[in-house]
Amino acid sequence: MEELGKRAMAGDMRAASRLIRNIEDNIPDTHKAIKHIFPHTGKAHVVGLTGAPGAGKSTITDELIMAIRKKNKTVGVLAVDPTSPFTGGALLGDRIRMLRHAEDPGVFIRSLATRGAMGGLSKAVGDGIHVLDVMGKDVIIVETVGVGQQEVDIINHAHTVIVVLVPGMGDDVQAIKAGLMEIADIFVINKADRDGAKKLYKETKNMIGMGKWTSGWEPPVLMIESVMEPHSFARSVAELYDKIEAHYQHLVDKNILVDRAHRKVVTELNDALKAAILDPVLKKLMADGEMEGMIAKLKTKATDPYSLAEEVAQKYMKDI
Ligand SMILES: Nc1nc2c(ncn2[C@@H]2O[C@H](COP(=O)(O)OP(=O)(O)O)[C@@H](O)[C@H]2O)c(=O)[nH]1
Ligand SMILES: [Mg+2]
Repeated sequence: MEELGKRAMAGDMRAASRLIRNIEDNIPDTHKAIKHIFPHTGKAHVVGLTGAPGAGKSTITDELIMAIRKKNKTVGVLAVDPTSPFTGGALLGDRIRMLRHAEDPGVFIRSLATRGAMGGLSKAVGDGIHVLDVMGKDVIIVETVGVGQQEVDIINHAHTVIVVLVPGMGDDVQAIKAGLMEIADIFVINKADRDGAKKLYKETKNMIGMGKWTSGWEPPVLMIESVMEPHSFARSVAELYDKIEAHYQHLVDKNILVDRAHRKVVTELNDALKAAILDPVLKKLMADGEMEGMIAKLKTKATDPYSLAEEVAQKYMKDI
């Protein structure tokens, strides 16, 4: 496993792919590889791209790759898709799009779908980013679905977060208010050809105008031209990349990059603790059937969740 880490660091794409598959499948030994590469991580600019399924994230990512390559930078893409376990995260359309970059050694695209119910998606995303990072990719784009229960807190893993909104998908100002406002560094209004795009753009801009931006960065709102108009689409995505770079520069200039790095390691430590402590206990409780017993007791109110958790803690964590 360590060997895989070494090879990924040397830029071996097959080794990197294997590692990402192992991360996805939560193969315990994978930690050995991550231990090996961790000291060499932290060089890439990690860009999170989030929004509802079908918002056009992959379409934008595809064009962003072009814009980034034009600036002679290398790109890694991690398409996180917990919603489609059957396709392994990659939809047919995504696969076709990926082919466009297949011949370019400066581009590495992988999807990440975590199988199994025990969460761990955040850990997988963190580790996946590490792999792309040590491959030497300058920019890493992490595409995540920004709605629903399995939402990844991309803010914990990315330096720059882009939120993609589209008209007619419930992305009204209410939705923006509910949390997205805090995490977005850049807002993108996509599907400009659709009714309501201009209205959504104006509403989002108004919303931003009312916010207080203590960090000195007011999130820009960008309208991405319709993908059906390839030239203007490419131009507006290139503008998006300019904003992404400007944001990174802002993080550096204002010394905010260190805060984001702090948040990132705290998240990673939490994820690792969970994997080392909580997950094995949960696994044991499930294997023993003890979990079922506890659930039954709770349903009849024979006991409460806190008493049960304390019992488990006493049994497995004797020093605490
Ligand atoms: N009408 C319209 N459709 C678009 C636009 N951009 C992307 N789409 C379509 O929206 C669908 C979902 O796009 P995709 O990039 O896979 O969305 P994702 O789920 O957010 O990654 C695809 O059928 C795209 O062709 C656009 O500007 N206008
Ligand atoms: Mg997609």
